[in-house]
Amino acid sequence: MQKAWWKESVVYQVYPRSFMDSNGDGIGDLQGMISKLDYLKELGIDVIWLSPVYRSPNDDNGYDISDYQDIMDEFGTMKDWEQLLKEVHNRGMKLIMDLVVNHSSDEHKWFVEARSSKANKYRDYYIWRSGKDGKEPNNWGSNFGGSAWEYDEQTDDYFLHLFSKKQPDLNWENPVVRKEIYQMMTWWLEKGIDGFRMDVINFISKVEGLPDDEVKPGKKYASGSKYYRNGPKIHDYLQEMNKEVLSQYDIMTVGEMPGVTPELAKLYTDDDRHELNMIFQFEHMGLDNGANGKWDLKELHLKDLKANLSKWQTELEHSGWNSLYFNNHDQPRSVSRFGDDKQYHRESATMLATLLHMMKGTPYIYQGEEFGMTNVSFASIDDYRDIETLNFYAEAKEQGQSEEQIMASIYEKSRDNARTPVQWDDSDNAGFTSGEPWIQVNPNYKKVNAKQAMEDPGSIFHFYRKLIQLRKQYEVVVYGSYHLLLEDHPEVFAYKRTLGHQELYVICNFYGKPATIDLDKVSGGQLLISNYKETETKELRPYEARVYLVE
Ligand code: TEU
Ligand code: CA
Repeated sequence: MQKAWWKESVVYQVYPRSFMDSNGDGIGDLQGMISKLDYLKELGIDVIWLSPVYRSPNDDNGYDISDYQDIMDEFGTMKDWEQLLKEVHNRGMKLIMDLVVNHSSDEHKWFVEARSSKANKYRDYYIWRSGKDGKEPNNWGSNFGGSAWEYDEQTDDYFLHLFSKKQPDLNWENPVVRKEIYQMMTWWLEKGIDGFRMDVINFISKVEGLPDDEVKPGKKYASGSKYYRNGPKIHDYLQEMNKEVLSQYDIMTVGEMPGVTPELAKLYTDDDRHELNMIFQFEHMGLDNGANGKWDLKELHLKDLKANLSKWQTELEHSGWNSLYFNNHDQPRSVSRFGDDKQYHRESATMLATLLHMMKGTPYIYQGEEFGMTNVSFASIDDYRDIETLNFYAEAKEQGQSEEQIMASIYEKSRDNARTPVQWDDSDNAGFTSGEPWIQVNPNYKKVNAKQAMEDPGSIFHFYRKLIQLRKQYEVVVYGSYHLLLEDHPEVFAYKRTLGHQELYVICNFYGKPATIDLDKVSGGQLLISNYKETETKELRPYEARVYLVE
């Protein structure tokens, strides 16, 4: 296995709108972020992944970009951004930017031109089709609900949008589009950034003819995803992008890829294929989805999580590289989702962190995760901001679901769970803003906040610091091979990492009741970290996590 700095790094994701507001308008911004860089340094992370800060009408909080080479007014100016990059580098950290090029905003000048006439030279930058029998060109649904097509009166055609109708899909078949994108990427790289996180990058190649998909019973639209995920030209495009742009720089790349298997992941991330360094897979994020998708609630079964994560660990053992995550701006908070955010808040948050950070791959921490931020339950749908959540609410209402049932799904799965402001301290609005926050602060901020966590040596924050340090200290954490232990144990997730003569044993009680295991194997080993203060017991206590080194 080839060594690389991005394999040895820990990445921290900043969702700038919710991170830190410097000027009291209630919206996080670049100066706010700069004021918190020392905090990130203290945590010990290596790389910051910055969610979009480009010019955007914010239909999807910056994932709808109207100018790829400018900064959103609410966040500051290009000068602020340049200062940010400099200050990140001054502290020995790196900065990777979000690259959102499956689609742009409908307010991007390319789309404004494109929709103005069929003859316009930008027309072919997007995916236009005429209607079929007075209806949409095909039966695909958008990922945010409704049809994936929007009718445009002016030119009497439909355009494709796999996300909101303000996010028209770019036409990657057009070589001019690809060239524009590569130029834009190079422009950012020349400014000195350290890589890209690529939004739904495995959606960019669509199957020719855009065929109809099967409509499932009770649904209005088909998924269509088998015709646009991992499409026929995806590897050509990524290899071209690598050759033209990525290979010219010492950077890291991570592709967000819903609907990938380990087989595909190897194709995307094998060093010798020259595509990407790693990807975000989604399989483990779907284990608590019912048959009808994310809003259809189902409990996570530990055996499914073990089987899934172990499969990824093992399959990518010799080729490719894993990204490790339980949280991001699209997912509910893992301590609420897989742990216990009440009685065992600290124990379960640290257990989940141990489980993830000791695996093989590059770990990602999402803002607030490092001190245990939780899901939120706002009283009314009016308190929610996320387009996916609002569209789901409207659709579910229309279908006659009860308010109670709809809100129950939203409380568990809404993306806004991850988007409430970072809770810095116990002052008004959790120290995020002196004004009115764009989305309400989680009311638990008096207890759950960064200040309190930093002051308490036994906190989740200090546990994360220690996990990050262990990665720096022991090569086995980065490069050791993975073996699942106690495969059939119903409550304990345990595995071993091996490198040379070193063995690392990671033992996690996944539930809030005691569990027994045979600890013989680790006797004589050194306890590197544990989330209980008292001495080692025979029994694992609720959500107990331990890591032993055996040499
Ligand atoms: O997410 C892609 C994606 O698959 C999610 O939209 C996912 O379907 C949903 O969040 C599950 O609930 C990326 C970005 O991370 C997301 O924030 C954007 O909204 C989306 O692309 C469109 O750019
Ligand atoms: Ca602000």
